[in-house]
Amino acid sequence: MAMPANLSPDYHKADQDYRAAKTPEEKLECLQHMLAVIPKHKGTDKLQGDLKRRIAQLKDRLESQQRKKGPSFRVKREGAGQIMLVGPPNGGKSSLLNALTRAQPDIADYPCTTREPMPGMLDYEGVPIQLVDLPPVWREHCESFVFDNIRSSDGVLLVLDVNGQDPVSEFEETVSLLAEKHIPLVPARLEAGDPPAVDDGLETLVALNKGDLDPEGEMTGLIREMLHSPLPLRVVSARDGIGLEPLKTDLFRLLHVIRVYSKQPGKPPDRHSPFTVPVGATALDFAREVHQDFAAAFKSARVWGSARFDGQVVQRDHLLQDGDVVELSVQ
Ligand SMILES: Nc1nc2c(ncn2[C@@H]2O[C@H](COP(=O)(O)OP(=O)(O)OP(=O)(O)O)[C@@H](O)[C@H]2O)c(=O)[nH]1
Ligand SMILES: [Mg+2]
Repeated sequence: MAMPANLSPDYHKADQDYRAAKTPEEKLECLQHMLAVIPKHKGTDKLQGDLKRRIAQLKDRLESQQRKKGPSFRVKREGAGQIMLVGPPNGGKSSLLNALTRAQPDIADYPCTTREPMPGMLDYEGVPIQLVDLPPVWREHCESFVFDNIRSSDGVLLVLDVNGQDPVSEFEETVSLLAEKHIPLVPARLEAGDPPAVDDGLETLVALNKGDLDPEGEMTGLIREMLHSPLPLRVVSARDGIGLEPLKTDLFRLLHVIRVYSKQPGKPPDRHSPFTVPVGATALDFAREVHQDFAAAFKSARVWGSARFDGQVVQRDHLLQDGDVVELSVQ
């Protein structure tokens, strides 16, 4: 196609990017960018029309691909919260899903083993936490559904290979790819009872996996020094189970929920399946979680745990704490 001579450097740059783009998603982004920066005058009318047509065609193609893949590419949130396993290829995301849940994803020693998201349920002392294994985030290829899943989750477990080629660059690349997709990461707040982070961003915890390959902790020490990141970091091994129990606690705390056990009058509490409510929830919030009717009919509650004494009668605005046992009294 003959190009009008009076195109801007911006446009030429966008055109170059388009030629270098590998995936249809990237090509679409580039075409949209070209259309945005093309000088708008009579001499470029034909080219503008051409760009619009190519954008429309590519969108159609992508949409029909997406339809074929179906809704499974977006994982529906289940349980007390949803945490994404994110990172460069081969770090051990699928292995961690396998070690922490009953899910059985494909695991192999080559990049991009995982092609589709796969959820699994982690049981933390009766609280179901949904972990989602994703295809790797890397510059060479990453489909948009990966970012869509991350964006709508409650938090991120960023998985790196402690023994990999260059875990520090891999970390930086992952963070910057996410930033390009407008997904900023913020440090996970992991003290018991911490409310959610106030800054905009996804709370993130870094797992340095394959800790079994660094028994002296030399690599771990180097990585810690070089990362220059405020994100909390934990050493784990999906293979040998190192650090997995404390990791479960971290993942639970990242969700900023508390466990509350309900109790019927004259009976022991049900210790197996706690309700979960957000940190800062009141007795009334708990009643609402049990049943909307209970909230409407709320009279008072008896609380074991955060109350001044066991079985104290409290009002609707009583602040609950993790592990409380509550007996509701309704009108
Ligand atoms: N020694 C050791 N090897 C591990 C550990 N976790 C995973 N591996 C190995 O690392 C390789 C990659 O593991 P995967 O779980 O497939 O990694 P992934 O991050 O899901 O990879 P992609 O799906 O390609 O992004 C496999 O050969 C695993 O057996 C670990 O804790 N220790
Ligand atoms: Mg995988």
